[in-house]
Amino acid sequence: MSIIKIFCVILAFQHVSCLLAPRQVVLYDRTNYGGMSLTLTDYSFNLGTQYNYNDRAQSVCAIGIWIFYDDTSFGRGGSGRVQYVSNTGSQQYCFNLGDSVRGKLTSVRYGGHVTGLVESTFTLFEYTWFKGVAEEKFTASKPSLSLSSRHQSIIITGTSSWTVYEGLNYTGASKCLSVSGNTNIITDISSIQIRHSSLRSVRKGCTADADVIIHLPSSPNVASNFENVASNSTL
Ligand SMILES: [Ca+2]
Repeated sequence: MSIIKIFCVILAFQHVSCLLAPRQVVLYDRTNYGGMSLTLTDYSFNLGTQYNYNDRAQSVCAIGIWIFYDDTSFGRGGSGRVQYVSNTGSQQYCFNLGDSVRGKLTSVRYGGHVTGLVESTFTLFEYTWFKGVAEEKFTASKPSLSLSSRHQSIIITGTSSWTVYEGLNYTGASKCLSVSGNTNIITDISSIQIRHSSLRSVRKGCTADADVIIHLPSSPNVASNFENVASNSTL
């Protein structure tokens, strides 16, 4: 994104490596961070057509939340496998990709705010494990969701809790999603008793009259990665 690029340019003038950018991932085409690398600070829907880097990545070093897909366009239609990393620290977190995407990586996107790691954001994704072309990301209350009829996973960043509603304009059955830490990643909302595609509005913060309070588990460590090992988990 342009803000990131400006940030990098400013750093370059100060002779500081752009590796200190607030959010980035470096892909390597050998294990243990060797071979030819590709640095991303933004989404890539197709590493092949955009960077001639399709099915090449074996290992990565990441700052921020990054989602790796073996299919194009972020697992369009809910297809394919996924691995994600959550690293809200300031140091790179490096690891060899798992079987799901190693040597198969075709699209990549980040989770959370465009410029930083800990700003409050709420993002809905079409399918489980953040698959699907469409996503809806916001930083303030949303009285009418665009993805109201198609959402199955959520990423929350920052320290704000959120209240989700089954009706428009903060009406109907409600649940407070009480966050802990800076990163709350829900690969399948049915795991926290929210039916797929059941939400219509989301309010920042938790109201006292929420029907249910769900205490979300934060990512267990500052830096960790998770892989969806089941194929076609959305089917
Ligand atoms: Ca692939």
